[in-house]
Amino acid sequence: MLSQQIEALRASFREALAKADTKEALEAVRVSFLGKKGPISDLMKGLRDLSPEEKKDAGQWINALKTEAEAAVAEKGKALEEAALAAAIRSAKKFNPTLPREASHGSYHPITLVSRDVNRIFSTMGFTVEDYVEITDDYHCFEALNIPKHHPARDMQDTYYIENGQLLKTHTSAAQNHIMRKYGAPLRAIFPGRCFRNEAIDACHENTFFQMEGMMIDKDVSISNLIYFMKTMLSEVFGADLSVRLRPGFFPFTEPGFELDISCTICGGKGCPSCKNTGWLELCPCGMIHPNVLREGGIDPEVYTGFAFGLGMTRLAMMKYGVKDIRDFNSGSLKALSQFDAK
Ligand code: FA5
Repeated sequence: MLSQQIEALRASFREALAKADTKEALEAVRVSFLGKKGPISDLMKGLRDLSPEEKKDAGQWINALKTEAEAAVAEKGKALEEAALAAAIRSAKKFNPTLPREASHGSYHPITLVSRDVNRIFSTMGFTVEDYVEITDDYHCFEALNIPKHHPARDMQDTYYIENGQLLKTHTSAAQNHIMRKYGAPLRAIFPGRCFRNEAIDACHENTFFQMEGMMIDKDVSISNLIYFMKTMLSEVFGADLSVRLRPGFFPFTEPGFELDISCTICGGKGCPSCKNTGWLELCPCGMIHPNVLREGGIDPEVYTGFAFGLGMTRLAMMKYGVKDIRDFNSGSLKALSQFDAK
């Protein structure tokens, strides 16, 4: 009898469904009962051999079984999914926001690392580390440094002006007058800081970069002192005894002024593409502080002399870490910056 056959099939379907306790087992039950070659499909195919009256009842029974089986499979599938999710949550590690992060912790910016090195080195030589503003005025950035209005040296340092007449400082030398007025002579100070220039940007020029200014003022300070401190600092930063050389350079706030070159750290002074085959790299302009600048800072140039230097920190970091493009430093790219972890 067809009705008994259907009931038997229903019973065996329910039994198989009850045993299916994984997604895969449930799929196997679905295929074996509801698939094209399964018993329900066979029953459907058998309808064509029945009389029209028998067909009507049989069709309804088979359809009822099929609908019931489909709904039961769907319901069981949902129940299995929910159970799997609950199990995953139960077995997952509990999230504790107070624990330190395991992966991808932050790292210090290379400029910070180099600044710390230079700060430490100069501190051990008796220099204080000073802070100075980023927004200053024309007097501190230029006038107090012997660069009067309309002086051509201003062309090299175009910057961003604020409506109230203030400006973003173009070099750390802008703090020289402030430090001299604050401490008087004798003094030894370094002052790292962010500088800004209206600059055509390329691989070694940025509109925002870091310098480290240094000043030493005392009786009888000479160019020999300048060379000694520069050489010591650079040898410490690079961990090798570097040769330095001075070339004449013009800065209205120094007399005399120099460009300080170091022997190329990449080829050891033999000549390579990084030093344009000269064996030397231009790094740190410096000089003896101009008497006008000392006087403007309230220091008597007849009694005291001093040297000042303006180290390009961004360029120093490039050389120390072998970074070829200055733009990587301000890029905010974690891929580029996270390589310089403090060890
Ligand atoms: C000056 O800024 C002087 N104030 C330095 C100085 C101080 C001379 C004390 C004498 C006595 P200069 O413009 O050359 O000089 O800049 C100094 C260094 O800052 C450069 O050697 C370079 O390393 C860095 N620098 C200058 N402009 C940029 C820039 N646009 N991007 C990145 N680094 C720069």
